[in-house]
Amino acid sequence: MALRTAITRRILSSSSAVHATRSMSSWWKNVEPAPKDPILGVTEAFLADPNPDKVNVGVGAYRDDNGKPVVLDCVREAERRIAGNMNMCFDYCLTISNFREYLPMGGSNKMVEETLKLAYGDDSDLIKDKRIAAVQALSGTGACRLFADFQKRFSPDSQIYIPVPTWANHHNIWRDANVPQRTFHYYHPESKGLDFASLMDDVKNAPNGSFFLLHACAHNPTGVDPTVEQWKEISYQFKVKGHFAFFDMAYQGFASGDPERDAKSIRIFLEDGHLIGCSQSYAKNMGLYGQRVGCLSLVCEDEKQAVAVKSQLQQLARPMYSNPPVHGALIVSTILGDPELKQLWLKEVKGMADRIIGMRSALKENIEKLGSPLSWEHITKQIGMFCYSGMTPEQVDRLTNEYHIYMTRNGRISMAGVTTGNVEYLAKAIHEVTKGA
Ligand code: PLA
Repeated sequence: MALRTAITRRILSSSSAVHATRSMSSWWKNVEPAPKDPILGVTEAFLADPNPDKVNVGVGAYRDDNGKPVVLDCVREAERRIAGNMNMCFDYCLTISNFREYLPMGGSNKMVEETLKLAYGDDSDLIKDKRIAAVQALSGTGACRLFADFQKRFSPDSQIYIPVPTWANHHNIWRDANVPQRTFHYYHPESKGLDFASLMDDVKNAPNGSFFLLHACAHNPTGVDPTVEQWKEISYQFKVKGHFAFFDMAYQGFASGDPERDAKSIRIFLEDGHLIGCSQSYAKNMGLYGQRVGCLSLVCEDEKQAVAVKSQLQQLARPMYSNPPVHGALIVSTILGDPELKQLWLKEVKGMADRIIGMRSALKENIEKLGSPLSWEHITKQIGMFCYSGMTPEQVDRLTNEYHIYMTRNGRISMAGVTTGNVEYLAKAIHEVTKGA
């Protein structure tokens, strides 16, 4: 009896082993390689190129004039204070003894408080009246995604209107949140400026109460922003139509050099009484790319609604990543909570924006000096981190294959990667691939 049981068990276990091997080998057999990311894939190709003269103007990552990544002085000082436990912690959870513990699901209250001031203004009544539901997010991408999931959950039949063109990942974010996408006109290829008339038509023709994604400043990839007057008209028309504006503000300070000025679009909407949503990121303006620190905020009718909305945002976060990382939040709250460090940060943001503006002029002048028959006015007219050059994918391919210059195939140049050392080379290569066009 015992023998029979043992044999049966052996047969069973060996046949289930065969079965297990078979099913294991078939689990992922239908998985095809994913297409390369149009932006981060460029970095991968750049890193794989052994050529010493290679230039990376793909991803929007700020470099100093020697082409080196930058850690801001205000960040270094904040990290010194954090390491020495000297940081000014106002958060109940960020006390000196426990700051490596979990943050709450909504992140650091102090970081969120300071971040809201940047978007909504130091003296914002909305902040005073506690009408803003806000949580720390995994940088700008995480904030957009959290909002997209929130939109799906609480307005399940809604769609999102996205500008043409936009940051490529916007499409992925709302797609993965299962929110249907529509587009609205934004860029005018001939003038290389804003297609304001078509934009306004699309706003008017969208069903009342539609959701729109707007870039608060330094539009990516075009570098084209509406003027203050145009923002006022857009806001007015949104009011008439009862549309919802979701602002992606990934470059506050990078457009004009002044974070306050760059928040103008948002302030115009607030003056008109819109209940907006906003994604903020410290990747670019504090150079905290890999720290993944940002914020999602939604303006509510009153404090009660804000409490409810925040609790739902936290509930969305809990099964995804539970709570956001602490170190970046500490850096931000240490800098913005200290008037001296905040001043230093403002100076450094301006320094980064000014270097980019300087490189715009240098690139334009260098291409013109070579006798290019084309107009390059748009290089200096556009604003923020990117120049939407107007080059075709084939011209970009030539830049990469013949000159080892890496950029996205939509013709976007990250001006933050242009330096006095490479601007001449870049101009020459651009001239060579465009002169016959
Ligand atoms: N929103 C916009 C408009 C962006 O351009 C970016 C980053 C983000 C959000 C997200 O930034 P974050 O999650 O790092 O805060 N765009 C970059 C990088 C700089 C990228 O593609 O991820 C770009 O090169 O376009």
